Amino acid sequence: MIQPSDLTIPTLGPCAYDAPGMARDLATEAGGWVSDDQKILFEDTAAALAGATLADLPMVELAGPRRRIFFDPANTTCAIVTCGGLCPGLNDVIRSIVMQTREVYQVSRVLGLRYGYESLNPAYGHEPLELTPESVANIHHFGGTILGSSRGNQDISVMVDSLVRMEIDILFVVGGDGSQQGALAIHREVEKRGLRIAVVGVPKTIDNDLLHIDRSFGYLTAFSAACQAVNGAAVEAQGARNGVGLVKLMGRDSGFIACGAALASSTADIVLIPEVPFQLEGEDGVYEELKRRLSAKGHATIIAAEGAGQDLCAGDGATDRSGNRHKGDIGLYLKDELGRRFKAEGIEFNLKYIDPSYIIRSVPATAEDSVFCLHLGAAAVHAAMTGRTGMVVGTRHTRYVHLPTHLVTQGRRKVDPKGPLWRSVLETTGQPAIFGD
Ligand code: JJ5
Repeated sequence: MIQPSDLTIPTLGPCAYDAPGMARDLATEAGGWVSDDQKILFEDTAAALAGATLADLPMVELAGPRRRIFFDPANTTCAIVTCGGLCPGLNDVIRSIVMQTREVYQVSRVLGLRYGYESLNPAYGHEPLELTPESVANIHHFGGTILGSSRGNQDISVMVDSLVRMEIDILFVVGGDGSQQGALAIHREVEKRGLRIAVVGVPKTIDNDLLHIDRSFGYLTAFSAACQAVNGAAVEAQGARNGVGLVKLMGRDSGFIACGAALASSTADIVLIPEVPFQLEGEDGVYEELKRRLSAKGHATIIAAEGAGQDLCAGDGATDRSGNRHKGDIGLYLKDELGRRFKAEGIEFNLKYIDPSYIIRSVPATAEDSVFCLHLGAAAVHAAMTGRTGMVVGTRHTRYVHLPTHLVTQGRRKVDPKGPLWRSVLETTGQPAIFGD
């Protein structure tokens, strides 16, 4: 159970400055200031609220512009770092942070740090880029990150030394769970040294597996792009006798992209996700179900999230530099194992295996994700300018909010096998609720 104190956002100190002209004019004319006591309920179900008094309920701070700020914009240096794998919307977030800091808050200097946290280790020699409204004006039309990225954290003390040397007052970390854990460690070291540096995160996960947050940026774009791969696989399958289109989609531990793409394309016969174990064998196993689809229609499409069926195709146990476990390749496993069974039974089949991961990760954000990234970047800047730190921005119950970094890095959200999302996938595919005997 979340306690009210779990949602407290650390701050660097009292806000001694008025928000500058443009921020003030915009806030006055369009929607007004947000005051620090504007909060929403963390839980919104009747069951969670039953019998509770308002003062005891956990509340989340609303994001948005404050009348008073901690940093003097004329003497503030901001820095942006992007970490980990590509995700649609990274350039939109960078652009939004630059526009908001430079144009709205009139911040004097914004640096783009190159290649993730390597930028904060002088041993790599990466020089920062000065980012201006002009230099970022068109970057949202492109996928990837103009700053470059890298995996893994650097020594925390070395990174804080670099922030001090580069005179950085605010660090924006656009990165995944490992990078946000790094951001939290930087914040704690800054606090320990009594420095005045704010560290604000924009959580990045294409898998949409954020705890306590409605949706991660890039996810909608990713499953739109994934739909094209699924539809392509279905066309390939239809064009061949006993054609099987097999698409591996992202989702190391959470099958949200696989479910989204399955529902949107509504062509998949079988969807496999990490949260729901399955067997190939047995009357209700994947292989017999596939054969039934082939005899009924002459073709079939399978979507497998990359983390599905790890009990069947274990990885090598090693981890990458972000600490992610190597997965066994479920796509290749299914291709080989289904192929072997068809061959053994003398059944002719045509399996096309598609792995669109890198194509999906590198596409530009869709219009909706672009707007989302714009708002996330702006919310991060509003928060940082008030001296808030050790936090990330996101939406909860559709509102933009501040959440402590320690809370969102505590775990990952998963598809509930008994929930409405998986239920509609089962309804759409008509696959057995449990694969296997
Ligand atoms: O190994 C993890 C993990 C994997 C995904 N440990 C903690 C949390 C976690 N997630 C969820 C997650 C993904 C991206 C971000 Cl930015 C955050 Cl904060 C959490």
